[in-house]
Amino acid sequence: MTLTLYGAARSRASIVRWYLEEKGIPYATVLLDLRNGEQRHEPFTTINPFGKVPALIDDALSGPDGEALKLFESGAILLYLAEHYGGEFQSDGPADDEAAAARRALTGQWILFANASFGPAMLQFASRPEELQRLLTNLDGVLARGEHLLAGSWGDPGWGAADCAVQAYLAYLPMFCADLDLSPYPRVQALIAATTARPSYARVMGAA
Ligand SMILES: N[C@@H](CCC(=O)N[C@@H](CS)C(=O)NCC(=O)O)C(=O)O
Repeated sequence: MTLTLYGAARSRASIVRWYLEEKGIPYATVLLDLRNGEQRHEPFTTINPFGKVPALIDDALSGPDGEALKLFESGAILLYLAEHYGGEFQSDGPADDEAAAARRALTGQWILFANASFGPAMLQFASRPEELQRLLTNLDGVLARGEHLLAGSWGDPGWGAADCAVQAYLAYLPMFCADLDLSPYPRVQALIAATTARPSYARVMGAA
């Protein structure tokens, strides 16, 4: 089985790499030259026709073309890895089936929140600061339950794809939104510090 991650320096492929490293999942990488537009041409466009990284090939499964499974969109890749390699939604038996289904649904929710709500709010911070501030206020409240987004009455399943997706964007905040005062969001601030202190985060993002 080989997982091949297609990425580029300083791209969203780092988020996927961080997950793979954190979970100790073996993978190979192919780095594309985005500046020279390598992502917009074959052979890469046979993997992602939209010409964006990250993309993943898993030769353990087949896709609709009968060849190794090809996936694009960082969120879809994270969810796939969490399910098939991270063991995040495995059920411990019939009594755990519903909780496992709920963990999967909530992981999808947080990944979409990161990519479709939080990320865009962060990128639009200069023109619409109030949107990001509102999301951060609410997220700070959610984090009162604990640092891991899926922690709850069923216990704490630990760091997972939901945390990876949200924390990756949070850790970009000081860089992308340097003018943003984080002091009204103490739990967010603490989580950013905890994220950047994780050895695998530092290894991947330091090399990104
Ligand atoms: N929603 C996509 C966004 C992918 C994306 O915008 N990737 C950028 C790098 S971070 C890219 O490949 N840009 C090159 C281009 O658009 O030509 C995801 O999360 O995977």
